[in-house]
Formats: sequence, C-alpha cells, structure tokens
Amino acid sequence: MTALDTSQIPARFQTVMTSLATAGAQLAGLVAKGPLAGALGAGVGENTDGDQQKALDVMADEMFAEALKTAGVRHYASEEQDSVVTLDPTGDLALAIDPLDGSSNIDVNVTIGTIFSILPAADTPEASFLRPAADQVAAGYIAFGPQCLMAVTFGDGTQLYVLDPDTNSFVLVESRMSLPTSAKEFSINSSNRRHWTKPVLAYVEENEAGETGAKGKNMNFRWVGSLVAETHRILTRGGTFLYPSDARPKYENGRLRMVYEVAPMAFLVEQAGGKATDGKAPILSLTAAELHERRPFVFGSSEEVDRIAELHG
Ligand code: AFP
Repeated sequence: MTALDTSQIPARFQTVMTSLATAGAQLAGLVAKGPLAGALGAGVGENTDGDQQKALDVMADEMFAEALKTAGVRHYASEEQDSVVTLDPTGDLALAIDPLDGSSNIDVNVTIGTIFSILPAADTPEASFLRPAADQVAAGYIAFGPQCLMAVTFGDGTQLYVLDPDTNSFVLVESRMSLPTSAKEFSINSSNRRHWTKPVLAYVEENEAGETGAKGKNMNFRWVGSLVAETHRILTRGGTFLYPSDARPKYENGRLRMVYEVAPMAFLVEQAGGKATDGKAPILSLTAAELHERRPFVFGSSEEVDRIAELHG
C-alpha cells in the first residue's frame, strides 16, 4: 500500500484518494522502467473514438479499475472503455478517468499522466456523468515525469503532492497552488494554423507580434503534446493553453474529452485562481451530453483567457 498524507484530505475522499495514490505509485514504477517493462508504447488496438490504444493505456486502466473496486466508487467511466462500469453498487462516488493521457509520448520519455474527476454517484451511470461540470466534488492528475506529482482539489484550493521514492509515499508540498494572472508563455499546436478560426488566429498573432504589437510584451511558446505536462507548467508559472475546434474532420469540437480531461483540469485550474473556457463559456457551466464527447478547451492565466473570450466576441 502506498502511503498518502491525508491530513489535508476531507474524510469522505481519503479512501478513494489512497486507492488512486497506490495505483498511481505502481504505475509510476512501470512507466519508469520504460523498455525494460516490454513494449509499453506498442499499439494494441483502438478506443471508443478510434484513437490508437497503447499497451500502457490498457494496463493503466486495469490497474485503476482494480484499485477502485474497494474505494466506494459506484460508477467508473474510462477513456479506455466504451461504457461505464459499476464497481461497487453501494458506493457514493462516481469517478471518470483518463488512465494514461499523452500516451503518444511513452516511447520518448516525455511526461505523461493520469487525469481523474470525482462526482457524487447518481442512480444511473448516465446521471452520474452527463451533468454540469460544476457538480464535480474532486479532480486531479498524477504526472509521471522527473518527479511523480499529484495535484488534486476538493473544492477548497488546489493541493500538490510529491511521491517520495525513498518512502513510496505521497507527501503534501503545497496546500494552495496559485496560478499567476498574467502569462509569459502560450501553448497551441501551431501545425494546425491553417485550420484555426479567426479569433484563435488573432490571439496567436497578437502573441507572436509581442512587444511590436497590441500585447506590448514578448511571449514564449511551448507545446509538449501532453495535457498533464502543460497543465502542471501553467498551474506552476502561468501561461495559456488552447486546444480549440478547428476545420479538420472530427476536430469540430477540438480533441480533448469533456468528462475526464477538460472538466477535471478546469476544476483544478479555477481552484488555483486561473480560468477555463471553451473559448467563451466557462467549462464548469457546461454539461456533457455524451460520455466521450470532445470539447474545445482554453485555460490558464485569467488575463489571457479573458482576452481570448473577448476576441471570440
Ligand atoms: P495522446 O494521448 O494520443 O498522446 O493525446 C494526448 C492529448 O490528448 C493531450 O494530452 C495533448 O494535449 C494533445 O492530445 C496533443 O494533441 P496533438 O497531438 O494534436 O498536438
């Protein structure tokens, strides 16, 4: 069992968080072995929407589903499974998860991570997850990078834990992360420029013009291609992230999934003083209509997210 410092965790979440921490520490060990653990990045099939599934995606899903069977979780929704699984019919929580996001980075040793969202269990799987994102009662990510980190919110600030390799326990290092209101960096996959909408193009061009344009300051650019890595950088030092809708087929609602990627990251960011929208509307005000639906996603420093909403008119 992996230890987790539960001193700042509300009692109702201590069991589920300990289960997530235990599976997370186990997964960290597997990720750290890389090729020594076999072909973790090998393609093994496709998930719901035709996204390539890697071996580690499937292994991670199995590890979390197993760990959560005794954690009071009634409904379990995963990117790697078509439909919701009932784990404990008497559980009072529902949990949505991307067991391993950024899996295209597994074979090149770039930070990847687990993203999870926790809601009160409803009577049916649909009712548990197809509801306003503001109904979340907890959300977090586990980042597998130079450190294994867990950021989590229970609605009273965003906390940060580090997995201590010497003791195999998650230790609280920050009880209230604060996302800077102004940014020096922005993140978007610029290879999609020709597919962007006008407001997105206008925002990016303002940033590229730097001190020679309306922004009056130079900006730096970052694109890791791993949402957990980008989110942690922005939570820590500010910035803007955009995965907007674009003109490519299947990208009319962007690429990121509302229930287990966008909604939990939005909750974490807002609890740290940042903002998260679909370009205009706050993510937490939106409701998922389908379990695996995609949603355009903009988040980060409040000044920047406000500017993007302004450009969207
Ligand atoms: P994978 O899990 O397929 O690597 O996708 C990662 C991701 O969902 C998210 O973590 C990144 O921000 C985004 O996709 C990168 O998308 P692009 O490859 O289109 O830049």
